[in-house]
Amino acid sequence: MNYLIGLLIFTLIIVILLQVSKISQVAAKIRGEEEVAMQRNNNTAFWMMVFMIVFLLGTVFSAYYYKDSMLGYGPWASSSEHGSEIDSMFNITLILTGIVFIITHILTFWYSYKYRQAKGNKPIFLAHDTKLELIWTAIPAVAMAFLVAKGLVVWNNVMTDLDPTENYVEIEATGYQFAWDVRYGGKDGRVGNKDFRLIDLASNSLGIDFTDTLSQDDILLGGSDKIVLPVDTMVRVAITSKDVLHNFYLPHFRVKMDAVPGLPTYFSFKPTKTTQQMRKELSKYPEWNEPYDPKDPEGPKRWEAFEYELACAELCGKGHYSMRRVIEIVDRDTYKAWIAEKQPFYLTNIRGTDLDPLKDKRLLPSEIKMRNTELNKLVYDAVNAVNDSASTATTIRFKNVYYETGSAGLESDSYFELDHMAGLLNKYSNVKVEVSGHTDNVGDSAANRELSRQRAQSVVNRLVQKGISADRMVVVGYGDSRPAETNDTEEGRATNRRTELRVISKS
Ligand SMILES: [Cu+2]
Repeated sequence: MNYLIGLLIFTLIIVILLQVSKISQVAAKIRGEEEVAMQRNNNTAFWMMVFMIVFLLGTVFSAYYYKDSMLGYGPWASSSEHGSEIDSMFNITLILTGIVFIITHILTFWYSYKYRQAKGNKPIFLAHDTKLELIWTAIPAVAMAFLVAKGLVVWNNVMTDLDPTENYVEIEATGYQFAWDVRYGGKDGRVGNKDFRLIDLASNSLGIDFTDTLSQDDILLGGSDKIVLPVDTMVRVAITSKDVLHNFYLPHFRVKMDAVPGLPTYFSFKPTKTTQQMRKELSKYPEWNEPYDPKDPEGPKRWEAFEYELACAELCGKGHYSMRRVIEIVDRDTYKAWIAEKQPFYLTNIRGTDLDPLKDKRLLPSEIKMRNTELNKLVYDAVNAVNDSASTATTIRFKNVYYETGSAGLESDSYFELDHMAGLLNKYSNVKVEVSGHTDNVGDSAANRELSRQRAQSVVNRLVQKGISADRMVVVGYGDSRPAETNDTEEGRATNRRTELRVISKS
């Protein structure tokens, strides 16, 4: 029954509408077509104005409402120095095009409104107007020139290579299917040379040239390790590829550069926010307070799980997605501690092995540096332990003192360690030391004792040459009487053939 009544009402409404339209058609005939057309024009013009206002207000409002989803705003603000400049360029473009957008819309709709009743008015036909052409060419040209000039300034800021003497961290990213090999410059902060002819997949997959001193302290990151970088410090990334085109893309830092096989590229940028600071900022936005994993509503929030990332932005093959790496930005001290724990690849994996192109060379500059640092600490400890008779810290074994075979003459490779020791003895001018020679048990004991004494004397002579007074040093040859290790193995005997320095008193 209800259904029937509903159908009846609906049919009635349709009939009424049809009748009304019939009446208005009859009325139009009575009033004349012109008047009706005018009425229609008025209506259309009015509604066009309404549309314009609603549309423009809606555009501005939605831009404002969704600003936190736009690049450069809110959670998407740049985390690097030059990134803010790039974002500001996008902003200027947005503002300029926004102004043109609003003006053209107002004019379009306003003209339709204003000339709605222009009876008898005919449009002017302009085949050519130099003045107009000039105006609409010059204004965009000036605006474009401004944008291009500003863009060039930003581009040059980013792409001007750093002065090698400047203080920056250098890393190298080598893309391959499907991962990045990341190399840090190590202590000297600079990444050394590499050469594709040296590539050996098992031992040297990057083809690092170990004869380059800059390479010797370089650090290789494990395949899935986070790439850790210090905040507020320039970072130079050298970018290469081993197989196909990849792209080194750090979206949060507005860094994006092709990795091209055979053509090294680079990018410099300065991170301005640590991962922790970024997380804290994100925690202010409601959408970042949603659970990271929707299936686990109690789990960490999106902001807690936030990580900066490195992505490959070139579709490089079916494993492309696995080139993602996590980037962690930390404060400088944390970075220093992190990098200090990493072992140089060459010194730990290659040095002294058959793969070492420098295996005939006893001492490398980096090793000398490391030994000097070690000696500084050993001597400091020895001087402090001098009054503690139970301590063994007073005795320091020379590691890099070499004698000619069967004689007491020093080889020149011994000088760096002895000369550094002379410097330290100068610094601690209040201590007296004993320099002692030791041998293994091979050969005649008396001869061993004599040789060890002569060798200790050679060491003292070098120290005297370097300005240490001879009366601060006692020379002893212990021969084979004080073995440090067993004499039954070659290794033990090698350890026993040694020269030592012991701090005996401090005034
Ligand atoms: Cu790739």
